[in-house]
Amino acid sequence: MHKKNIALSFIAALILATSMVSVSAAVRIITLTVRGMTCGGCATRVEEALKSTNGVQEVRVSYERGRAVIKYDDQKVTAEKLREVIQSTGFFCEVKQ
Ligand SMILES: [Cu+2]
Repeated sequence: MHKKNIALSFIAALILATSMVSVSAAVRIITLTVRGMTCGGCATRVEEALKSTNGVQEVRVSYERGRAVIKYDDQKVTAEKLREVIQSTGFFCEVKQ
């Protein structure tokens, strides 16, 4: 009886730990280098394309700094996919990690 309780609480702790890991692994923030943007319009174009991508939660694009900061759910979208979305807007992007 006592052993069973220990086993049950161990399983419960394991499930809790596993779900906590998957929650913390789901949301990531990445900074991508974007080359070729010359004005705020370019930045908006990149931003809109990223925002309409499934899994993207927040986007900040700076044409002066030539970069995009993206908060995304890594269970729904990958860094490689984000790079492709930026490339599709006509700018050059590379993933550095
Ligand atoms: Cu522009």
